Amino acid sequence: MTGRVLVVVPTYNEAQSLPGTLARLRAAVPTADVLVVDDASPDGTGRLADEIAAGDPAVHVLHRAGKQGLGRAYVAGFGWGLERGYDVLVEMDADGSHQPEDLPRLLAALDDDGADLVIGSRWVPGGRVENWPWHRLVLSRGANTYTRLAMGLPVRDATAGYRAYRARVLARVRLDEVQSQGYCFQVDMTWRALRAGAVVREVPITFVERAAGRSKMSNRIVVEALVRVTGWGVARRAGQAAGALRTAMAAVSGRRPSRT
Ligand SMILES: Nc1nc2c(ncn2[C@@H]2O[C@H](COP(=O)(O)OP(=O)(O)OP(=O)(O)O)[C@@H](O)[C@H]2O)c(=O)[nH]1
Ligand SMILES: [Mg+2]
Repeated sequence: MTGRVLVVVPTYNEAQSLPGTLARLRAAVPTADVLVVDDASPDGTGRLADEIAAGDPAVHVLHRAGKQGLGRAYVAGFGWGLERGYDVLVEMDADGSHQPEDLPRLLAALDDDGADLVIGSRWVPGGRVENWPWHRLVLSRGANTYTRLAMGLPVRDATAGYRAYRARVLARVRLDEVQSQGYCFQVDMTWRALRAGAVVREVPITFVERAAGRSKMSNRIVVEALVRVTGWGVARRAGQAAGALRTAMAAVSGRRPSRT
């Protein structure tokens, strides 16, 4: 049983996209509650969300004082949901890139595959991206290949932002320690979930480039991801090298390797 589901939708200047996304979401999975996490969008998205929430008890809004990044918005939204006892927490963009109609398949994979984290993946067979220029495709594929090689993550689309977590996994992750902001937040959370013992599954989705509003993707977000993933990869390799060295030393001295 999937249990109570909360879909967390972070927004910054999504007034054009949010109403359509919420209407589709409520139709696709009527039993799921929704939490819009708005960072005081100058275009009035927060006010719009309040109006929608006033007419629909399943929709909630968390207002934050200013733009603090996607990662902080999700951490706040997850905290809100965990406090209220939701069993599943979903990440979904407001901009129409994540099709609400795909959500039943993500939720079903939590049950059918016994997964703790289901990622809506562009880069597994059946996954697709619509209307992306070639440089975005290259960036996303390159970032995922690099991440997989550097960090050894057994995931094809670690930067994907359409996902469903079982609350028990998020409860085991120290969310207050997560500093990552953009794409890197998704990689960071994948890694933390795996370390917390999560079973991770990917299901194919069609990702559609936003039709309205502006992307918050920036060079800064790409550089953040590159720097952090490289750092994690180096730390992992250093840990492997130290382990290998300990084993070799122990073999030379005829002792069993210590685990410190
Ligand atoms: N609350 C909050 N939401 C944000 C922030 N930055 C981005 N978002 C939202 O997070 C979702 C994803 O952001 P996008 O701008 O679409 O970024 P992206 O999906 O990485 O980039 P594109 O693929 O170009 O659309 C959207 O719903 C944004 O409104 C932020 O600082 N605070
Ligand atoms: Mg987007």
